[in-house]
Parts: sequence; structure tokens; C-alpha cells
Amino acid sequence: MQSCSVMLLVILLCQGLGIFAKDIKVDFLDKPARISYNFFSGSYEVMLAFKIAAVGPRNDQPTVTGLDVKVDKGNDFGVGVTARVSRGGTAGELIFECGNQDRCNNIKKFIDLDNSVVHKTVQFVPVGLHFGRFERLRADNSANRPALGEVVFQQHSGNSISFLQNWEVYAEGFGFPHEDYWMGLKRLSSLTKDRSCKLIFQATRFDGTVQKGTYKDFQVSGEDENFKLRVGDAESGDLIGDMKLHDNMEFSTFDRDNDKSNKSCSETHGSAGWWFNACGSHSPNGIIVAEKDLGRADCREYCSSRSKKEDKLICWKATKLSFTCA
Ligand SMILES: [Ca+2]
Repeated sequence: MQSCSVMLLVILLCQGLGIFAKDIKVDFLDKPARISYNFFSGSYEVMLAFKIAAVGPRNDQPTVTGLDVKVDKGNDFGVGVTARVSRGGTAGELIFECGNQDRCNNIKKFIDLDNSVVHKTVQFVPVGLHFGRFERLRADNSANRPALGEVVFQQHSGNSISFLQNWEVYAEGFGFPHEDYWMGLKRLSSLTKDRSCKLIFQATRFDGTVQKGTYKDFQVSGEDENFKLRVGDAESGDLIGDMKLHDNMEFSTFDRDNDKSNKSCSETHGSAGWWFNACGSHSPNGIIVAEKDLGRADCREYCSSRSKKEDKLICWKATKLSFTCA
């Protein structure tokens, strides 16, 4: 099959007077579309994999947290078309929601015959806008990098994806933005290294209380230093905990023990990956238990935080970690 790669212009919004204009190149992969059954929506879907590549004068790597899909209504591509971005914003799948299997078969045949029709009729528009500006990030050390709005790198509500992942998966990232999500340590490092960033830690307790804390001097080193975390003092917010205890800690997973404990903190904290000390009070990637199980001892092991304010262990229903950079 001939290589199909057509550049799709995307609309980038601007922030204040700093106008960004950037093309994103989306390559649909040269393999047939596949049909799968989505248990959540209860319907069949046709999936077409794609890769996102940066193009532009400096070959910047864009950060794409999500894509809206605009479809020419003249083409019948099912009841809806969406795009899911994964692999740290560098790949994804175009999803044609077709309702029933027969209709999916027809759409699949149509696409497999000539997928250039998809290029002609589908336009991608990046979402994940912050203060009106598309998150467009670069991984180099240029002094001209734009300030970053809030970039979410972890979202965990325990619903859609397991956080019990190995080193490689934590390095590359998993999940989907707007759902359960881990950006990936490699990208997190490239975005925060050599920059002045702040960590924003938000947690929702089972009684609905939302706690939030901002910490200075947030930075993640490269893989050569096992993605060591730097985090400074709490600046504001009421999610006190002791995040400083995790300062200068290397990342650990169940298959890579870089913590300060004789044991593996990942193993004693539900096999999650985190910047464990020995082991420390925060483990937002740990298992989120059902509310009825909150009294169980393993909740304290897996998902708890010691709140300085109340001097007791608490469990979270959901967490969100993000950062901003000057
Ligand atoms: Ca250890």
C-alpha cells in the first residue's frame, strides 16, 4: 500500500499578543482499519491508527493532549468520529462510532479501499487549550520558550485504566487526557528540566472535599538519573501532606526499585510507580479503593496521605497533578 501522509492544518489559538501558528502532521498508518466493540458505549467502532509528527521551522515537538475531529458531513462516517491521543501526544486512534457491526464493516471497507478519503474529509483541531493557547511545548533548552499554562501530567480516579504499570510504561506514559492519565516521565522531564516550574497537587476526598497545594521548584530529571523529582516548599493551598519527603527521590516501579526502603515501596504500595522515599506519605498512583473499603488497612498502604493538619491518614477518591512553568 502506498504511504499515506497528508499534512493537515490545525487551528491554533493564541494567547494575548503571542500568536502561535503551527501545523501538525498526522499520518494514518498503513494498516487496515480495525473493528472493535466498546464495552463502555455498548457499540462497535472502527479504529484507524495515526501518528502525530511536528513540522515547522525549528522542528518543534508539539504537545497534543487531545484532538477534536471535524468531519465533512457529505461523507457518511457513522454516527460520530473522535480521536484519542496516546503515547505522550505522539500517536492516537481515529474512532468512527458506527452503532452496529454491519455499518462498521461498510466504513472499514470504505477506508481500507482508499483511506485518502479520510484525509480529505477529516480535520484535526487540537484541544487542551490553556487560557486560550494551545499547549505547544518544546523539549529543547531555548530561552525563548513560551510560559506554560497548567499542564496536567497525572489524573487518577481509578475508573478506566490501571496504574500498576512497569518502568517502561511509566517512562512512556499511558491512559488518556481527560480520563485516567500519566503523561510519561520522559516527556515530563523534557518539559520541566531546566525550567522554573511549580507543581499543583489536587486531591478529592471521599466526602467530596477538594484539597489543593502548590509547590515551588518542581522539576523531573532525565532517565539517566532515574527521573529524579525535585520539589520545593509548599507555596499555597491546603493539601499539606509532606511532599518534601519525596524531594530528591528517584522514580520507582515494581520492576525498578530506586527507593530508600529495604523493601520495595512499589510492592508495598499496590505496585504503583512513584517517587518513593522509604516510603513516604504520598502515593497518588496507588490503588483507589471503594468507599466501603476505606477502613481496610491496605487503603492506608495503597492510597493514603498523612495530613499534617489533621495528623491522620486519609484516602483519596481522585487525584490530579499538574504544573505550570514560567
Ligand atoms: Ca528499596
